Amino acid sequence: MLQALESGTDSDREAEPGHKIACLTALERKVLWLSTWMIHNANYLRPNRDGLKVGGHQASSASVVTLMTALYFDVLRPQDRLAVKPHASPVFHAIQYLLGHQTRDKLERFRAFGGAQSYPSRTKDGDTVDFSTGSVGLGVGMTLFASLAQDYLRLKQVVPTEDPPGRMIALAGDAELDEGNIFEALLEGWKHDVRNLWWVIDYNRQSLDAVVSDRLFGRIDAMFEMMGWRVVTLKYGRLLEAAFVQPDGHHLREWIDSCPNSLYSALVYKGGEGWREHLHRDLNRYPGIRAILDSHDDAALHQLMTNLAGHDLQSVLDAFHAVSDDKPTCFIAYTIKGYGLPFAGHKDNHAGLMNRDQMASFQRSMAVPEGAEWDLFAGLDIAPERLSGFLSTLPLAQSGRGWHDAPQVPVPRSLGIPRGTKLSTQEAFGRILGDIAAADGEIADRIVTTSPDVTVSTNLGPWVNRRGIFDRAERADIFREEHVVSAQRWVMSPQGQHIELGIAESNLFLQLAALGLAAPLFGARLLPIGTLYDPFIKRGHDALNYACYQDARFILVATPSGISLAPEGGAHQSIGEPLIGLAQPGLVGFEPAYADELTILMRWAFEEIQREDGQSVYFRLSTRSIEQPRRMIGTDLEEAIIAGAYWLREPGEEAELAIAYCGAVAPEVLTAHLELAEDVPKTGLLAITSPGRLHRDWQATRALDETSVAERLLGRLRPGAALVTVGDFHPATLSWLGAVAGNPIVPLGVDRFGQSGDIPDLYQAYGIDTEAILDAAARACLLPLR
Ligand SMILES: Cc1ncc(C[n+]2csc(CCOP(=O)(O)OP(=O)(O)O)c2C)c(N)n1
Ligand SMILES: [Mg+2]
Repeated sequence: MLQALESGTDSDREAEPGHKIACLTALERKVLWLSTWMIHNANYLRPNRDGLKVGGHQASSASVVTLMTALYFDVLRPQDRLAVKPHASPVFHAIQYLLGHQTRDKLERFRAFGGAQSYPSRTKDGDTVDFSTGSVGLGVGMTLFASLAQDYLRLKQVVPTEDPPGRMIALAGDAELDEGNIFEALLEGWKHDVRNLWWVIDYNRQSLDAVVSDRLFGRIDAMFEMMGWRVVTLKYGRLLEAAFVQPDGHHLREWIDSCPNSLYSALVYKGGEGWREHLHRDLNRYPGIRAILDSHDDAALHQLMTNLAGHDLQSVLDAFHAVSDDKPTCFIAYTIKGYGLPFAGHKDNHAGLMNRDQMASFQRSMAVPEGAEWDLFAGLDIAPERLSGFLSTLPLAQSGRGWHDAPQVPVPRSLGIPRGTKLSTQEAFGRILGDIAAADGEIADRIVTTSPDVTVSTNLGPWVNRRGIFDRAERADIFREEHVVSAQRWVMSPQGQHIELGIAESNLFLQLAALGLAAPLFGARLLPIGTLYDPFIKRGHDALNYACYQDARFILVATPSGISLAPEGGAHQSIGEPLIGLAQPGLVGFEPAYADELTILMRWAFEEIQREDGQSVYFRLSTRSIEQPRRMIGTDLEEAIIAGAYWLREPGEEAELAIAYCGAVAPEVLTAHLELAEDVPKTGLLAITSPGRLHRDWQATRALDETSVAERLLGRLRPGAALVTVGDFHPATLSWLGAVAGNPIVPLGVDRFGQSGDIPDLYQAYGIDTEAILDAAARACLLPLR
């Protein structure tokens, strides 16, 4: 009995006020050790076959150990979602290992094939990653749009609303704030009155190259406050705060406050002696400061002077737990890059790695015995069973949190094809979507559209008129109420299904990324459609790549496009974007010519973006109104349109020539084909709906030694028959077709900036009119046949 009282039972201990902080402190130490060791192991202990530096960021990781310990082991609830600073990936993996969601094997293969990823990756690290990161700034912006996506679902009650909403949290490096997408996102967030958003800034005042400007701090503060955020600054830890209230302590505070970032960093690197020398020189006249210097040896003085709040677990916990409302909050956490490691504070530490000797002495200081480097509890002054007991009670350890599943949204077997003898694909798109809106099916309820200020000009009008604009509040359409005639209704409400964005394509793609991950993140599937002008895809291309990298699913409608947008001129005429549709992993591009093709493809796209192994879909559309074919589309043709190509005019037996085309140039191609009827009567006319689908199929089947769709189609021609390819895009989009079956090829297309004109002038100037096609056919036929 006496014994039990003396040693205490487990539950007694867990109830002790200090138990939690003792466990968290031990975990903080373990996270620092494991993240540092993981990088060391990858660089020094694994065989290196190619001589490349493996890398990993020990300094950037050490900077956020306390912040991430607090978040993952105490603050995060299962519904919260976090974007981790990309180069803190080792810290993230170490935490997942401690939570039981990561294996030692993967940690040992950090940055190796199949191992834990250099930067947290949803697709390669699995369901513990909420948002991939890597391209700085984008993960931060993504959390803002994820918060909007969450509001969209909750306000419509598509997801359960009994539990409080999740907080979307970004742990950002301070230099991430230099990225323009941060500012774009902040402004958009303010417009949408964004909530439940935390950005925790690892304010170590260092970027990759150097120490950042001293004057920055005031700006960051003001910028967030201007956007309606709460700013919480975590500057000094409890040791320093205690010193500041000692006699003359305020002089110490003033000294640090006015210490330039570079000097502070340099002294962090130099350690106790350096601090003593400077403090002695500047503040020795104050007896209180002399007392502080006398009562601290060099090590203690260094510990005191580097006691910033971002490394003070209790201060960090207090700050996080103090926020109980949904106001967006920016935590500016002062930290030291490389905290606790020998290169702490050194301006060149970004890519720095501890050498073997430094590691050996670090290992000794961490009390981790040799051979126990991957041990969960070695070197901690807390009993393993206490710590494992603590870990097992954490909600994140128990649930794994992970991703949600959400049932697929059924897609009707067919969609109505817009009628009309002459139509553009852009107009057809608006009408197809308008009809879906009117039909009121489940698919209509799950479609959400978004556009960066080009809603009307990309033909989303019919959809928006029926489905309204999303806003947290009800807002009337004032023009309508004032009886001002307009074709466009602009009613806003929580029921609205269009998210109107300001002109920032990067935001569009981040919004699509967030909406396109609604199922795994929030448990309800959305079918997002984003519209923009085709040439401005490039403005947001990194964000588009980012969305695809994390396997977000959406439909991108890029319209209008190409020099077919004749009078608009070169600044609006896209050229190379179809190559993005061909080369961008996770996205497949289509450029149909006709409304019936588009209808079939849109239906397919709604399924494709929901398929387990599917992808996002990009439609490049045109405002050029063209004669529509009168035809019934059977199953075979439907499949061919989806597969990427079909013979619009079948080639004759042993044909020597074919013209392959894509999109809005169809009328010129048809005329050329007619004119060729006399000279080369068997000429085939290949309608290509997706260069990307064809190309991928060709690559995939080559690997399997099977026949590709393109080979089968071209197999209808005589071996060595000539090909002319044509489209309102860069000729490389289709020129690869010549390699599929060894056909000599003349690829036509646009490879210079466009300019204003009308279609006849421009098609002639850029060599994609009927004459140019006929010339190319003549040249192609003269090419030596095999
Ligand atoms: C878009 C982009 N540009 C450049 C880089 C290369 N890069 C990686 S980290 C970094 C500096 C980051 O500094 P900060 O965000 O302050 O993080 P810290 O290393 O200080 O923790 C740079 C320039 C990148 N990852 N992404
Ligand atoms: Mg930094």
